[in-house]
Amino acid sequence: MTAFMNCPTVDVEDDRTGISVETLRRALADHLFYIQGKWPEVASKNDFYLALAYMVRDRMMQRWLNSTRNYLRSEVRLVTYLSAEFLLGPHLGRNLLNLGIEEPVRQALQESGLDLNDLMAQEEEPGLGNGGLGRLAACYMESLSSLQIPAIGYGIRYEFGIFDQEIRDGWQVEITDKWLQHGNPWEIAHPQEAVTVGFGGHTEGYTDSDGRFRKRWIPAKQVKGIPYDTPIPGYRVNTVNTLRLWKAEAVESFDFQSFNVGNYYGAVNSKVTSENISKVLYPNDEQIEGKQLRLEQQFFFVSCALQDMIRIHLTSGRQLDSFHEKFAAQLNDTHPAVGVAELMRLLIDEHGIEWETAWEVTQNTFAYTNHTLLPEALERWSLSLFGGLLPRHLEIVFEINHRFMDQVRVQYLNDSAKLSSLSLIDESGERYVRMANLASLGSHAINGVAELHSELVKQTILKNFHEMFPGKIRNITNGVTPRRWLALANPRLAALYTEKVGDGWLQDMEKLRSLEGYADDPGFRQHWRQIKRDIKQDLATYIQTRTGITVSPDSLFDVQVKRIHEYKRQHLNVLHIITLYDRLRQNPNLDVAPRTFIFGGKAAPGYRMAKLMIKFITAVGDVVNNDAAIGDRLKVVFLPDYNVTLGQRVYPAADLSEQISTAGKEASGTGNMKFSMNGALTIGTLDGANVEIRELVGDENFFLFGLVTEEVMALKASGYNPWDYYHSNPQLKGVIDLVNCGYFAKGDSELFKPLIDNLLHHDPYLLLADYQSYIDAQDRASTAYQDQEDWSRRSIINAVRMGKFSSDRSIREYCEQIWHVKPVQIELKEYVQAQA
Ligand code: GFP
Repeated sequence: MTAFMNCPTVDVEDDRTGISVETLRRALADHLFYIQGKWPEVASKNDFYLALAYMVRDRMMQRWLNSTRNYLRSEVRLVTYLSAEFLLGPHLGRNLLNLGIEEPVRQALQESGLDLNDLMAQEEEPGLGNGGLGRLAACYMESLSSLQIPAIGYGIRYEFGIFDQEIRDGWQVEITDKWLQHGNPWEIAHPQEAVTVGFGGHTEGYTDSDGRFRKRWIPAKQVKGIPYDTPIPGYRVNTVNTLRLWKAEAVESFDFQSFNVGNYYGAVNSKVTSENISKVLYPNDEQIEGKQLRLEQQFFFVSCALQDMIRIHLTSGRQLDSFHEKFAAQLNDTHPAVGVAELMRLLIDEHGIEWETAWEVTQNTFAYTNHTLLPEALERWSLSLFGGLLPRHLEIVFEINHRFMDQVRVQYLNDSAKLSSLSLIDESGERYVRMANLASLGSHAINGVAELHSELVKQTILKNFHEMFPGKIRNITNGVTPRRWLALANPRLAALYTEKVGDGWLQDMEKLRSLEGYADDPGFRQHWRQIKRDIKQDLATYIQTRTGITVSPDSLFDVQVKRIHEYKRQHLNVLHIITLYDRLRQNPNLDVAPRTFIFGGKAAPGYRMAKLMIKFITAVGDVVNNDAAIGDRLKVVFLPDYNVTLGQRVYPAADLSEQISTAGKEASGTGNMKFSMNGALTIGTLDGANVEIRELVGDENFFLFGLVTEEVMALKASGYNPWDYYHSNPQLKGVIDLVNCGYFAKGDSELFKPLIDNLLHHDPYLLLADYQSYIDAQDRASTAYQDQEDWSRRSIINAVRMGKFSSDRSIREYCEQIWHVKPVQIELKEYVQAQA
């Protein structure tokens, strides 16, 4: 290091940092030549994209390194966000926006004969997440940087992210996501900071040099974790935080012992199995129980992260008993919960810290966010699987539990129901480690993600934890970043906002509230409508190109985009479409607003019902779209391969946002926020954050329907019989019968039988119970849409009252209530001066 101290410093005005159009042009040509090895005549669009991306990355470098260097200072407290998923969306647009260099870059490209939008379309988005949970992590990373909070995101660099979806003959077909195939210009590998992670093997006792009895883990296999760093710049600040994703590699990529005895293929075998760990993202809703590779992934990235954090802490010159003062580690769901046992192991076994101190440090380091109440999503691992893979961790979990159960016994006088529900081990049959209990006990704070959800966490899955540790569970309602979901997704609306209130709303979304008066201004409403129509026209064009379906931008765009799942009830939406279709067939002169129903979302490959729901949507679409008697009055579109990029097209174009989950099932939802802030009205149940959206926009600007959570619970408890609803409601009966007779399946009455039978005989998500109320709310929406002036007024109110749902607000709450961290301003000159 010292040998380089006398090197000449980098000139900050040089081709790597300057942002004049001329400098940018030169930098682009330079990267094309020296990095891509191409000259303009032979360069592909992807070459130009990569050259552009490297050029933009250069312009973050100084801020990035300054931020990183700053965080090593001992007094700086860092947030580490541990998440198995980060659904980032494209980097280029966000980086240009946050650095504030979009205009000169656009111009430099133009002068070089290139188009920025065209090159932006080249970027393959990193789909390293399934849906809401992963996207939330991405919004939070962006807000952390924008609020200048020192932070590192830790996760897995999956070689294959969420699959690409194609629709063939109306069915979902999964295609491998090869997001890395053309290179990823946004990441930098740091193999010199690799760590080693063990798996399997056994434990043994020994006496250390001080005569203390200690335990150690002798793993059977070791894997190397290589960090890949991606910069996440804040909006118009110097902070550039790091997303550090780990790739698994073999410790030895070639086993010479095997090779020498003639086993050529065996010699590379360990490389292959080691690399499997970061090979592919698990799709949600797959039956994960018993999937050893999934636990390997979880342990792998968490161990890498904790070892990295310990290294950082020791570098800053402090002892490990103050580790929690340096780091606030957030567990994004239970996926990283094994970190509780791993931090204990690292502190006790590797660093010789006493149990009590280690436990205090661990609890003070972690906090846990719960994202779901669905029983099938609550992770648990059988003792045989867990202990086989992590024998030392199982011992530690037992010891934590043993001490905890003693405490419970004292507090509750041996109450066996309390003991069994609080235990980290599920002993009701085959024994399991309960990850939610481990996360809850190993953390100093637990939070749900919307007010209703947090209350339900207290009343249901963590009831006894709540009783034992009052105040430990709290709520932090989710949020989404206005930079991506307004400024990038909806530049027209963003420009209108900036024209009216200046650009401060991008840092403080509550500023939009001052626009509320415009809801009563006919001129403004006209402008508002025009913007929406232009965006709808763009989407209509996209729909035409992508699906061949012609839709009218003057129809009501009714949109449901999210993972396909029975609890999210896309099939309830379809029952409404069939109802309208049936009504129009019976009465062609019916006065209803023409509608375009737009769906998008992926079904987990192993989730048969969800895949059938996709076929249901497309099959109904096929009939409706091709029925001459219906014409343009109803259209149904399924947009393939829903992802962040597509979301950016869709949210701004929506008139009506479908948030129709069974009450009590959707923890928060974040799509609901994105729609509303882009001026859509919501049709929804009192579920998740819908409740808070409705409170803000007012009942009159929200189409509410359905049973509330208590009613759902009561109905189920009293013995819900969907059949009764079918028999007593002729409209519903007509719809179900139409499906049952094969009308939407070319006469095949078997195709949708699993779906319909399930509704008629089980209906776990109460579609039939909510059907009539949903149809009534849809009718209200339809009537309301026909009064365009009033609709615009409501749309404006929806949009400008969404300040609360900026992820900046959520992150501020985490900082104040859970992490106790403060912003740190990054000086831009510091790095250069230190080098000089
Ligand atoms: C989960 C929950 C959502 C919640 C997000 C983020 O989303 O209600 O908004 O997490 O907290 F279900 P998915 O990952 O299941 O889409």
